[in-house]
Amino acid sequence: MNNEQNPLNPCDILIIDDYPDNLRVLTAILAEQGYRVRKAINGKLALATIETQVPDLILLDIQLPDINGYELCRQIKSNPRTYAVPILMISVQDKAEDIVRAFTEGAVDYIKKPFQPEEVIIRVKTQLMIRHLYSQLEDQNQTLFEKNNQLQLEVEQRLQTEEALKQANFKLQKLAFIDSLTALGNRRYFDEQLPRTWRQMARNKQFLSLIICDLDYFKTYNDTYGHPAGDLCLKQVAHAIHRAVKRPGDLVFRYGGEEFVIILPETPLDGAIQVAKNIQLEVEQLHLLHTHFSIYQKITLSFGISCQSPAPNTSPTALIIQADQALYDAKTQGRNTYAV
Ligand code: GH3
Ligand code: MG
Ligand code: MG
Ligand code: MG
Repeated sequence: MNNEQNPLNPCDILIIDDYPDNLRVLTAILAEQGYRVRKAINGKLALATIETQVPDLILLDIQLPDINGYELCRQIKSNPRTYAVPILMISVQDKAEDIVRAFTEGAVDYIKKPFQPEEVIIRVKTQLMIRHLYSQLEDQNQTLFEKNNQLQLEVEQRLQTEEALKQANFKLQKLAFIDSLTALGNRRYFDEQLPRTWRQMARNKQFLSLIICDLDYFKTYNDTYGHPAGDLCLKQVAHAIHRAVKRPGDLVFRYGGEEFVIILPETPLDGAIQVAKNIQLEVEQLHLLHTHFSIYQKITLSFGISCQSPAPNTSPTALIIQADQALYDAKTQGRNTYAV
């Protein structure tokens, strides 16, 4: 939409009237004001002209030879390309109902014939000014809309970045604390978790039990069946241990190569022994053959069990040493057994 004040870019006005004298006079009046004027003598030509270029304003006579002004007005208003063009009706009809109908069909103003040039000029100017202000508002609205979209996009991108960071962080945490082969907690996790549970049991005056278990003759298993088979075996044993340890607070870790450790909070010695037996049974049911060198012909574990009631301000080192010693005893007692 042109600014009607801009002489370098004058507004384009279409006059639709079948009466040559009217066209001539109106053209002269408006051209003198600096407007670019186009003319059409009937509805069909008017529509063709509008099709070529959408004008900034239309002066529309009601009585036309082919189509009446009301109908033409409705057609222009129902076209998305032209609905915003202001239409001023100009007619000899001066009954209130004619004027009301013009506005109803979408006209923005009504000029009665015979017209006064000053009146035509001021009414045209007013409508162009309104249209100009309106299009400025539309532009501002569009800018705001685009800014809003941009902001929304930025917020979404930021959220996505945050989510990606969170996931990366989570993966790092996992890498740091989870054993990749067995998906159990690793040695680092155990080293963090044991003192925490120890202090908790000291506060609650509860027993804390620890089981360290070690696969029997696992070196010969690897030597016999190969390292990949050894890995698979470790994985299956890890899952079996996990299945056998049922209480929600119990924690299973891969302690070292073929060693696992289980923290059992609020568990006295007899409870820990029961857990070791459960694990033994669960591993036995895997029926993992180990026919060379192994006494039992299948994969077995030896268990070292320790149990203490933690005193305040002490460390769990003794609990680990005790379980380690017990594991050594179980090995010397012939394996596939537990010692305390
Ligand atoms: P013992 O009954 O006295 O425990 O005998 P062992 O052969 O199990 O004990 P040793 O400490 O001599 O050997 C442990 C073996 O466990 C050595 C290594 O081949 C194997 N091992 C440790 N970590 C892994 C692993 O991640 N994958 C596989 N496949 N084998 C492992
Ligand atoms: Mg006419
Ligand atoms: Mg070992
Ligand atoms: Mg071993």
